Amino acid sequence: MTIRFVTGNEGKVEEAREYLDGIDDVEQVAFDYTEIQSDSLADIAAHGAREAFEALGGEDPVLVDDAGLFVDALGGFPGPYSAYVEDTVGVDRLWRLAEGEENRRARFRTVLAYAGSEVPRTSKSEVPRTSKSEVPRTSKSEVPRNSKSEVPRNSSEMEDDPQAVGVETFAGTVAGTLVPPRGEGGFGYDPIFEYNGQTMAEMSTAEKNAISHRGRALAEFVEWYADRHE
Ligand code: ITT
Ligand code: NA
Repeated sequence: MTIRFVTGNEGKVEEAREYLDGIDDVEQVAFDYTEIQSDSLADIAAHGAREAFEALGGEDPVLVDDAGLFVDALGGFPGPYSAYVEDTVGVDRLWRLAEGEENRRARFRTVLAYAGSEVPRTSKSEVPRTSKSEVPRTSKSEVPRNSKSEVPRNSSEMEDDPQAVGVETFAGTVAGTLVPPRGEGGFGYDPIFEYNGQTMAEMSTAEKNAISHRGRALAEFVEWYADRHE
C-alpha cells in the first residue's frame, strides 16, 4: 500500500519517508484541505485527513501532519499559527522575540492524522495516542482536546453516513531551547530550536527523527500500523 501524505511541506515528507522506509511507500499529495480554526492540532489534523480522504477518493490511506512551535515565555505562541507566523514574521524575528525573555524553553508538537477505510469509524480518534516516554506538560495550548468547532461524530450519525471514514491520531512533542539560528538542514524553525547542544537544522534527518516531535508521532503511528499491516 502507498500512504498518501497530504502536505505542501517536503521536509515533513522526507522525514516520514526515512522513518517508514521498509514499512510502506510515502507519496506526497497536494490537496488544500480546510484548516479549521482551532487551538487543537489534533482537531485540525483529523478534520483535514477526513476531508482529504473523502475528496481524493481511492483506497490508499491518507496522512496529514499539523505541527507548531510553542514558546513557553510567549504563552505558547505561535502554536497553531506557526505557519502563518513563519510566513509573516519569519524565523529570525521570532528568535529575537524570544531573545528578550529569560525563559527560552519551547516545544515542538505535531499530530499525525491517518484516515483509511480500515480504521473503525467508531474509533475514539480525536484524542491522540502519545508515547509513554513523553512527559505531559500542562501548558494549556498543548493539551489536545475536542474543540467546540469539531463536533465528535456519534455512532448513529455515522451509521447514516456511508462516506464517513475512520481517523486515528498520533501526537509527538519535544522540548528544547531557542537559540540564534544555526545549521543548514531541516526546515521551518529548526535553526533556532536546540536539543542537547545541537539545533535541529544541524542534525541529519535520522538524528532529528530519533528525538523530534514528528519522529515520536511516527513511532506511535508505526506501532499501531504494523499490527494491522503485517
Ligand atoms: P502543511 O500544512 O502543508 O503540511 P506547513 O508547513 O504549512 O505544511 P503546518 O501547518 O503544520 O505545516 O505548520 C507548521 C509550522 O511549523 C510551519 O511554519 C513549519 O515550517 C513549522 N514546522 C513544522 N514542523 C517543523 C519541524 O519539524 N521543524 C521546524 N519547523 C517545523
Ligand atoms: Na499548513
